[in-house]
Amino acid sequence: MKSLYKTMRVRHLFVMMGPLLILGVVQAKAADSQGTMPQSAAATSQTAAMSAKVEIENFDFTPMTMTVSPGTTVVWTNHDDIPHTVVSADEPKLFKSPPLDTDDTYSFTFQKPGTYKYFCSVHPKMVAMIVVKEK
Ligand SMILES: [Cu+2]
Repeated sequence: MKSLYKTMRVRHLFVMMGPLLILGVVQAKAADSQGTMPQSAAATSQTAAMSAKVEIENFDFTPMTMTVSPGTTVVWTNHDDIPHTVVSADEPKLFKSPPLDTDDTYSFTFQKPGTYKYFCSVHPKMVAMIVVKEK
């Protein structure tokens, strides 16, 4: 009985959300033809565009310490000729990349404020950190 109630609640939510989604699409299309963007769409694209880069070069992460806003996607690129990894120093590990070959990238989106240390598991002396905080 309890699960049936839950299912009904979920369906109810869809019924409520449906028109909102359609409204959003209509608004976006209207904005296209007018050449202006509604404020909600502008805000959405701003959050979606937040990203920051860390270069892996000469056995170093550059920058070694980087501060980003919550929701930022950090992209690491390996420029060395040998493989490196990007591994969270926290336990349990928040993120762990596979070995990155030359020009390979790895990305992770940081949602919560905090200090996130990480290292390369192939060369544990390679350490760096991402600081996530509201700016
Ligand atoms: Cu390495």
